[in-house]
Amino acid sequence: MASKKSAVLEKKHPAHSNGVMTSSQLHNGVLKKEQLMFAYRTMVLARYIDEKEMNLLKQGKILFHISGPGHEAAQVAIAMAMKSGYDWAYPYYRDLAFSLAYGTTAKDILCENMHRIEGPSSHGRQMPSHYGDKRYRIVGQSSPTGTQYLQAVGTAMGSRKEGNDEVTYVSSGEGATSEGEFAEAVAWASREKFPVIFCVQNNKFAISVPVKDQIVGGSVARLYSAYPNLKTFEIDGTDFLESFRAASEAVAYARSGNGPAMIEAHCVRLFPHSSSDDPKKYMTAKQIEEDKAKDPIPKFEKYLIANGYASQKDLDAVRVEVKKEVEAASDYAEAAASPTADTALRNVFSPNVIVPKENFVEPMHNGTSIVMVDAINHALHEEMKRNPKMVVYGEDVADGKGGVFTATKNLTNKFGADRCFNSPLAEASIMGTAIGLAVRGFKPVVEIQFGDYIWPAFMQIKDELVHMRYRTDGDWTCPVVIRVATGGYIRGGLYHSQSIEGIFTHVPGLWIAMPSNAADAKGLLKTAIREENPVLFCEHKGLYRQQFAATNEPDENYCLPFGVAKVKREGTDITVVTWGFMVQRSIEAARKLEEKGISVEVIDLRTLIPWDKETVYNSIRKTGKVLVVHEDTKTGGFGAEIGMQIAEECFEHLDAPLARVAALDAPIPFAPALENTVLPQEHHITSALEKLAAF
Ligand SMILES: Cc1ncc(C[n+]2csc(CCOP(=O)(O)OP(=O)(O)O)c2C)c(N)n1
Ligand SMILES: [Mg+2]
Repeated sequence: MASKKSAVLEKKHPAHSNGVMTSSQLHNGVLKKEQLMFAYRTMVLARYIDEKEMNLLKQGKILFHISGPGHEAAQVAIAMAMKSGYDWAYPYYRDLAFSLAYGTTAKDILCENMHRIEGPSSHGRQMPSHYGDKRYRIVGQSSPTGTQYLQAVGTAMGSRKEGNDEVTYVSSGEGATSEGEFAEAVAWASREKFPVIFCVQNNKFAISVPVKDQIVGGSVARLYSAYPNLKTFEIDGTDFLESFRAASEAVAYARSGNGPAMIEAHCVRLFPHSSSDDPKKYMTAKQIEEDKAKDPIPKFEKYLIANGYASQKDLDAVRVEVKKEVEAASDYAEAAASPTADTALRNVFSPNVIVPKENFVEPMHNGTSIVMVDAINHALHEEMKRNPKMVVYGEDVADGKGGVFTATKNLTNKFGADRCFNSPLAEASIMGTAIGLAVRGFKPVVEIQFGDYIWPAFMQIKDELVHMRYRTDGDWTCPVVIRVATGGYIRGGLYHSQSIEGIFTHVPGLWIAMPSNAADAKGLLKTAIREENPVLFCEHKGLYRQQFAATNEPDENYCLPFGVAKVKREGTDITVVTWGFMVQRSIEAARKLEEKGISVEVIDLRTLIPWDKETVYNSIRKTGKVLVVHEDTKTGGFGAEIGMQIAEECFEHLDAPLARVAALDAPIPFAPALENTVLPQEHHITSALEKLAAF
């Protein structure tokens, strides 16, 4: 990789580095001159970087800017109360001063914000001010306001599981606390006493929306003050000493296992929201002036001088030195290399494939007959045994119930409640915490009870789970497996019948499997768990106990690679490409056609991302005709994609138009006559095949 990324923590926390303070003195709220001057220097450094970047923006050398002035005191205080490189951090886009105090340098920041390879957060992948730094356990950040909170809870859950005393910092503005995920995160962390430091930097505006339109009573900490186990602090975040006292207490509280802490730091936003904003549109001149008077830096200077820690001359000298540092960092970043076009696709997926398809030979399975849901259960048992970092959770998955379909039965009994446990009834929570666990090396295999209810987790999947590797160019990864019960034909109506795979095939970075039988389900799930990519594992609940989907059980070493389709039935006249529940229906239809002298080849794709083009194209080269059959709705379904790719790459072998059978473009209704109309039936496949045969 053409970057100068350094994987290890190279130096001690700067606040500890002069040898004057012991870390216990530093962390019990007492500060001496060196620490105070470190705090001052870092605040000034952050301010100068912001000012410099505003100039670079005007020169077109930086493409966007979002600033931190007015927030520096609280951020530096909290970073100094934590242990950089040991504790974890999920900072938000104003946390420049936090990141600097935690270890990231001016050079790093300017490289990142000029989209250079050396930028430690994203190496040129992300807009400026999305902080991250593997060396210090700052997890590379995204842009949605609020998604970081549940991830931080997951990371803190990991500290608990590992039995150490790390804490996890996570922050946002006050506006972002209106996102439901914030409430979910506080609820889970408080319930389980996870060591999270929730830091809400309340600058009274969310872009232009004033706090009164956001929060009843105007204070987040006050709203949450009744939460059991949660210690809340409402402080003047422009006052460094007040901030440090609160931060030290909050960190000590969380570190000792009492529960999470919430610090609401009242700050001022001295610059516009971002380079695309003009506060004069929504703030009066008086308001702007009042905020300026609360600037944390002059306030801290007054304290330092009044208490004899520094003279004005000393502070001026710091400013001169810091300015030089920022100029040098800027020159350095300008000269540093930007990513080249050839790396644009790197780290969409992992470069490693653990179970390769090359040379794979499918064995005969000799175990006793097993239904699909039990095969899935056995795969989970075997992989839990193999990988002590694997955890299973979701709604109702713990024993006694063991899952509403029993896929997780006996996992809690066998591996303990620490490794198989119930989540709250909150899908975003399941996904967000799984990401936070996975970035630190756990292997979460989570269950979403019904595909119809995966949507609260969609933001976490689309913007977080599959972006983590890409947006940090591989520094951080979160290979979570999402098991999800999908599909219809069970009289489940609109909300227990949905096929969801089509939508998710449109999400780059996610592997998708949809097995049609027990052996494939077991082999694919074991592979999914061992691979390095996030996987959506769609389990058709209509197949869970079907006899036609039962097979001999594969042994515990069997892993089925992704991207290997199965020719379920050989034929010479027409190719059917299908997956999931439609495999059996297509086989039945093919049998009917055989009676009429038409030979149909049926291919079960088994995985949709990646899908096995080679097997499909080889079949089309033989038959010249193809029918794609899927249960998902027609418009924008994955059949459209397969058809288009066949047209692009295999057109000269086609002797008939591309054809498909899919659900009608409608929700799936309950009454049998309605459901039978909307979902594809065997006779739809038969008539489509007859039409193709006659062409
Ligand atoms: C989910 C989501 N919705 C909207 C946005 C656009 N957006 C970015 S910052 C922001 C305001 C955030 O305000 P606040 O949380 O108070 O933080 P502040 O910027 O004031 O520090 C908005 C609406 C976004 N990034 N993500
Ligand atoms: Mg705000």
